[in-house]
Amino acid sequence: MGRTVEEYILDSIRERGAIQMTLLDPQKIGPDTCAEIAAEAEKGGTSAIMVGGSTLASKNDLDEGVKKIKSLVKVPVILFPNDIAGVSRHADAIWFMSLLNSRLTYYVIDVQALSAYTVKSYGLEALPLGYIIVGAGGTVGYVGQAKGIPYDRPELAVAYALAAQTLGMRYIYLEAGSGAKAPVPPEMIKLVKSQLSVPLIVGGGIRDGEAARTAVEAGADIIVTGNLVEETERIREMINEIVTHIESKGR
Ligand code: 1GP
Repeated sequence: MGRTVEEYILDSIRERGAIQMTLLDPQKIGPDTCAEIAAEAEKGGTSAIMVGGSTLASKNDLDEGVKKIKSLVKVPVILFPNDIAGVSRHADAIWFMSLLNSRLTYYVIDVQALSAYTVKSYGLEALPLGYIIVGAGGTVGYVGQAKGIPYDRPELAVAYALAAQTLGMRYIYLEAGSGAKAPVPPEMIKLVKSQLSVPLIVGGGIRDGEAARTAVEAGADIIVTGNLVEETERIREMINEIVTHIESKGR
């Protein structure tokens, strides 16, 4: 029996200090491009490929994207669902997530109720995650109707994160939104991490090694980057820059 994805993630954080995951949207960039980028990102040292997107609705694009990525990479492929269409039987695991600060019960618990049976019947490994939008949150903040945590109110992020951990969620994600002008502030990461014993994921607007290192020094265990690899021809180098910054200088 191989390791579960969760064991792999926890082992990787223990061994490497902090890890980076690459987020790809097969509806936005196409299944083939996803697979090519994933292969380059793996060579650069990414620890996992996350697949999803705030407006993803094509189950076909998702299934094709996941299958193609899996044919080219060895690192786990983890679903990052926005809605019921975000579940694919071909992935290794799913972030089974609740958008904790949404105004709509749909994103807090109803979509999970609609998806749980599918996740179970596909035999997907579920990783329970509390998802917290910081600031306006870009597309996901809009679609998810989030009451974004103001950048200068870290104590509110702590309250939601601690509630999620106390409810038994095993990962917390502070999300500034894809393409955010400013990433989650280090003061907020630090305060949230000081109250958590589960891994802390941070993403949104992280475009270089410096920004990734700042987040990791503040307490992030997993850095998620998305846009970065869509904006560059130097995918392998850019991922490697992030990975080396967070591994060598992170803690
Ligand atoms: C979005 O946090 C991720 O869900 C990644 O954001 O695209 O800005 O890297 P970027």
